[in-house]
Amino acid sequence: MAFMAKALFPVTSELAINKRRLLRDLNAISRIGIGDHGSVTRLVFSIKELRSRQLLIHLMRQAGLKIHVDRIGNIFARWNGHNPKAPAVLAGSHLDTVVQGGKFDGPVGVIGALEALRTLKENKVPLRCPVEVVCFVGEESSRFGYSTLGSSLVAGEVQIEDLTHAVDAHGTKLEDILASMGIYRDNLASLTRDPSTIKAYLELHIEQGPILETKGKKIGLVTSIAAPTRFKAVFTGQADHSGTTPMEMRKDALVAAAKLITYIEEVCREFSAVEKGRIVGTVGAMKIEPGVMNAVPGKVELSIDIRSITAEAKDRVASQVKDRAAEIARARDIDVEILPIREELPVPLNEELLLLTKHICDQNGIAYEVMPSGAGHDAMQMAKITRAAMIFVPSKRGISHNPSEWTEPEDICLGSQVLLETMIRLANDEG
Ligand code: HGY
Ligand code: MN
Ligand code: MN
Repeated sequence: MAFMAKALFPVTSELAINKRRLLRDLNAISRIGIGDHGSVTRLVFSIKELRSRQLLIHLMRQAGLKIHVDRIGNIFARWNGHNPKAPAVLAGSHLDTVVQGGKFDGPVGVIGALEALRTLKENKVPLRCPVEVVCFVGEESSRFGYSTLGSSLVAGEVQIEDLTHAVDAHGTKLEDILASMGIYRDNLASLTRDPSTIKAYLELHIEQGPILETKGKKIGLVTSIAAPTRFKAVFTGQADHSGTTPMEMRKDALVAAAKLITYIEEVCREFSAVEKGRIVGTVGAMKIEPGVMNAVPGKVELSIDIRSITAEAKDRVASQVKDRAAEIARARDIDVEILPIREELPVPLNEELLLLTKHICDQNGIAYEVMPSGAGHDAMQMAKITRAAMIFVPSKRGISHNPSEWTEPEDICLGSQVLLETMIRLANDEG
């Protein structure tokens, strides 16, 4: 499916990205990992995800950028500008996807940033500091339950003990994959980046929600990023014969898990209705053992994702869910174990950069919406070591993490133009 962009006014009078090239490369990346119904699956460290990073490196080489790949596979491509030693303006996102995801979550930010850099370099735009495109590895939590892996390592946010329960559906441990790359507890620090080498981090991303479309806006400027509390709840009852075991004798782990799943939905709906600070709760994955029709489920593992813009709301609901799990288990005389995966705080983005991006949109007559992000992003980790900003482009019907994820080509190009303009002004000290 080729994207065709209508004519688009450049955000800056003298400089315009190459829209056709941007959409061509986005199309090429989106074909890697394509599956049923146009879905895309590039789980972190899978062959498809590796191939997408290989294609990106090829495009960066073609652009004549200076490339650095760190030990986990984060890719940095740099153009030096007038002062190679100055802190760089970074822009990027991720290429890994959820299972059967869409074409735009992540690649829009990586290819949009690459296109901005190519435009700067080709036009020899005078810049006081270097600019870099970055592609972070493992932004999605889909494979291991652990999200923003690459950017967390760069920001020095990873403790090896946090990875204990980061295990994929086949039992592969994230810790073992890191070890196979020579990444251990005592050399994690070698993956962090010195914050003094970064002037700011910018991320162009699809909104993954309905606000921009509903409000008829083309650009979203992000104030803060919701953060997840992620953990597993493992109910252990007793596997038994589905035909001979009387109902009153069963220790059915799946029925217990089902009660917790509906409780999570109820408590998040109630909380969102009465309290400020929207909260969402999801059980997106479940493992059932023995998982056959003629055996009462003996063990069930739920993967739970609870998020809010306000930490207090998230913490309160998460602890209520854990208490409820214990009550359900006690009432049914089965066991339940809570396995923590990650506990994140909501992240405010940089006020100065928000004002700069507002100013750029105002100057160019672009309708924008100032808004929080319900989805997590690499910017939430980069915001811990440098000034960070996010630029959203609209998602059709607000759909994402779904094959029908769609953003209009001209919206993607406009987002890349705004990113380009922001990079120029930041690199030349306007930010
Ligand atoms: O899960 C998220 O919020 C994002 O899509 N990684
Ligand atoms: Mn995503
Ligand atoms: Mn994303």
